[in-house]
Formats: sequence, C-alpha cells, structure tokens
Amino acid sequence: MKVTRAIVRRPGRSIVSGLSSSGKTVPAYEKVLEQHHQYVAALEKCGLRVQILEAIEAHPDSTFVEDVAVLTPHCAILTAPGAVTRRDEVATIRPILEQHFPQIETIEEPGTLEGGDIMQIGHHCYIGLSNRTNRSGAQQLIDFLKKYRMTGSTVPVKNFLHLKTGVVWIGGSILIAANGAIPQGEFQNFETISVPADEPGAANCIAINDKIMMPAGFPQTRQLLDQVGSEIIEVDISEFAKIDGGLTCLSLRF
Ligand code: CIR
Repeated sequence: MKVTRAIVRRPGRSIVSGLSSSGKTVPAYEKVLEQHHQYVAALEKCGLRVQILEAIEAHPDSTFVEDVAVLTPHCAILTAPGAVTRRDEVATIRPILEQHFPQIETIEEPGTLEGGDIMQIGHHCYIGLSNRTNRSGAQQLIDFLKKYRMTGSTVPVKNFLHLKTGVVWIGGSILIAANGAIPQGEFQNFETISVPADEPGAANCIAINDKIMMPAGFPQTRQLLDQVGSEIIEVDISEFAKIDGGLTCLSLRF
C-alpha cells in the first residue's frame, strides 16, 4: 500500500513523565525535540506530507500517536489503550482523523488495543495480544476489518511492549525481527531478517514505499538491511527509546 501522508504530534515537556518499563532513564527534552525534528525530516525524505500536531502537556505519551488509531485504506479505527493513563489521548486524535477518513470506528472497553500491536500487511492485520491489547479489543478490530473486507488474526506477544517492538514487515514477504519476537509457528510464509541479539532495539523499522527508516546506532542490522536493496534512512530516536518509544510509534501513516 502506497502511503502519502503522516501525522505526528510534537512531544511536550511532560514526556519526561511518560510511561517507562525501566523507570530508570529520563529523556532530555531539548534532545527529544531535535530528534523529533529529524524524524519528521526523514518522513518527508520518504515523500510523505507530514501533519504536525501541537504538543499536549496533559498527556506525556501523546507523541506516540501510533497507539491511538489503526489506519486502513477504508477506515480509521480509534483504539482503547491498555495503558489507563493513555486512554484520554484517543479523543484528541479523533477530530484530526475526521479530516481524512469519512469512516471512523471505535474499539470499546472492556476491549483494549494499542496501534503498536497492529502489523498491517496488505489487507490483513496481525494483532499482538500483549499487556496493552486484549482478546476483546482484538476481536472488535477483526469485526471492523471484516466490515471493510479486510482480515485479522492474533499473535501472542511476550517479552516486548508491543508486537511491532519486536517484529515489523519491511515489504514483499520480508519481516525483520528481534530474538524471541516471533512465536513458533507464526509467520511461516515470510522470510525473516533476524536482528543480532545485542541489537534488539533495531527491529522496529518502518518501510515507507521504496525506503526503510531504521533506528540509528545498530551497525550490524544496518549491514543486513543494506542487502534488501531499499534506500535506508537512519534516524536517532535514542531519547524516545528511554521510555520504550520506537520509530513506528511516532507517526500514523496512510
Ligand atoms: C508507552 O509505554 O505507552 C510509551 N512510553 C511508549 C509507547 C511506544 N509505542 C509503540 O511502540 N507503539
């Protein structure tokens, strides 16, 4: 699916209070802003028109816009984040998506679902069942997809925040995955590039049309990706990584 646009949200100063699995490292705000700027520039280099939303200080994690919606060629689906502190972010993205999508659907509680758990390949969505996405959320998504002649199926997620923290699709029948991100028996029809064990953070790349954005600082993975033949664009997102943010989660692309 060719994508032409992206939506991002500027990080606010409150990002220092964003949810963090380690609880140990705090992003440095000036660096966060610079890295976000570079991230937007990389999306533009991929040919996307980028809509930049204002920061919302009341929502520390709101720069991770990917988690609040799932965008398909036929509709936008607002999610129900499993992280309770992130639930109110959804209402802030609705009016933006209404500018672009005539059809908007909504995942309802007790369902939970975050966009980071959705790996969309053509008309199929792989839905990670994680600490943030539950069976009810996944089933609601599958039902919406059916309505638009798409399909969905679930995949267990262990040891990673979201499905796409550990595995992403980078075009054709190729996935890139960190150790342990692909449960046995899943994704057998794909060829998988395995990220070296000491570079687990490298799996969260984004394929945009004929280019691949990858997080900077992973030289062995860079070598593997160079063999794919797409232009590779490295982006330093180390400040976002301090609170579990990756490349995909910083934008909604359609
Ligand atoms: C969170 O824990 O929700 C944020 N600190 C990071 C979200 C990252 N989202 C993603 O990978 N899709």
